[in-house]
Amino acid sequence: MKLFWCPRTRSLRALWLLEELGVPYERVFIDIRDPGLTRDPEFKLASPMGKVPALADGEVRLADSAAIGLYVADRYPAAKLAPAIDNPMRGAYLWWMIYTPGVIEPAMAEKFSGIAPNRLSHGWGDFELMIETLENGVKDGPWLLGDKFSAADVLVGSSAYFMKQFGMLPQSKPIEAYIDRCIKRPAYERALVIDAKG
Ligand SMILES: N[C@@H](CCC(=O)N[C@@H](CS)C(=O)NCC(=O)O)C(=O)O
Repeated sequence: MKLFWCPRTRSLRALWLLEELGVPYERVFIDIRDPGLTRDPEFKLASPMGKVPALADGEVRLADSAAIGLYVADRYPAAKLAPAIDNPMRGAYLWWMIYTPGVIEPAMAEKFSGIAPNRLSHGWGDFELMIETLENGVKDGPWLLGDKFSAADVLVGSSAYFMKQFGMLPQSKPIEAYIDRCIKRPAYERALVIDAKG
């Protein structure tokens, strides 16, 4: 597997995922601050929008951290990062996998940019509903699916931590405790070291 990555970006999520997965991979540095980044034709094939992270695995090419999470968790089931297709937890898993790109990030962007919320018509509700739902999802813990850590925790845990780092996280003991559990995972710690080394 080849991970198209740039330090201190959302590609940290993919690094964390691949470290949880335990399957060998190669990192390909894509400098997103360099306008010539799409010169790499392999990267362009995997990421039509020129965004990191992106992945190449055999003939498979894809971008977006949630899509990458869904793919690797199913493709490499030995890591047990996703409930099997016939497991009733699969519904909650898929819902939480989409929560980051579909709800957390748009709600954060809305708030950050000062766009007027519209809970009824915006697909992500609004920032307050997003936080309330997240808090309810993590309060029983330890993970979104109870005892089972999954790729959804990588997506949601990293997003919650981004919110905290950007100073956007309202006071919430359950979310803070969840973030602490996430960032104490050895795979997350390894990913941070790799990301920092460049
Ligand atoms: N939904 C995507 C977002 C990816 C994204 O926006 N990545 C940013 C870096 S954090 C990027 O590559 N920006 C460069 C650009 O848009 O040219 C994901 O979660 O992977």
